[in-house]
Amino acid sequence: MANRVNPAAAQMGASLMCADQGNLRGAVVELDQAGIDYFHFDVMDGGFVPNFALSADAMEALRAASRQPFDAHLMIARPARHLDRFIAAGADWISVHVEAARDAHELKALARAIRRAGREAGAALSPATPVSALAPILEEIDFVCVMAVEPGFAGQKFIAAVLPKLDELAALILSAGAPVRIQVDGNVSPERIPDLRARGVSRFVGGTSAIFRPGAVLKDEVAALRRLLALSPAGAHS
Ligand code: S6P
Ligand code: MG
Repeated sequence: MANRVNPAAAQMGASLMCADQGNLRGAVVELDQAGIDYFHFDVMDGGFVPNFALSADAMEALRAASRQPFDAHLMIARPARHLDRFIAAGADWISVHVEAARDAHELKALARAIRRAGREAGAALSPATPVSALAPILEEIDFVCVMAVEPGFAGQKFIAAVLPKLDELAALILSAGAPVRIQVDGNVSPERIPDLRARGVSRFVGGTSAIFRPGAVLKDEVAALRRLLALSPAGAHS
């Protein structure tokens, strides 16, 4: 439970769209052995975002390679149509974009379906979407995926306007007393992690800015990130 006394442990995830797509299994095994906390699957349909990325089939094929949580970040239109595929493929956490739902009622229904399947329900927020969109569904979700880049591509710049949004979200969660974790996705670099942690973030998505940097040795990157997280004090809400 997220509160001031017992902040949620920080978790470092690896964004698999940034791994070698020709050897995803190898990357999962290597990162698992290195102690990564979870695997982030960017699911893109070429419609909700102008790109394609990982599928439920890829997730299913990789499921046996690690026991760590699989985190499905659904950047797709009409997510209700496809939830079951990701649940069956072994997703432990599933986030649905607020912008992909018609309204708060649909978002609630999606979150409830995810929880009924025994998985964690997340709401993902694109940079321009206000935190207030989450107020009606806070009781229905386990985490918020705050995007610090536009959904669709790796390797983008961090959008600084997301920082006050994180503070607003942390305050909203604290005042609601809901055990909702905050995840940040997009240009999460080691330099930025201590500040994000202090603002209440407990789930970090590592992409080309943290784990898959050119020439990087995955296990060294994960070890360095774990040391950094251990040394980064948590904020009031984490
Ligand atoms: C973007 C996607 C993200 C990226 C991540 C990549 O649409 O949701 O999960 O994979 O942002 O990390 P980086 O460090 O290249 O921005
Ligand atoms: Mg993502």
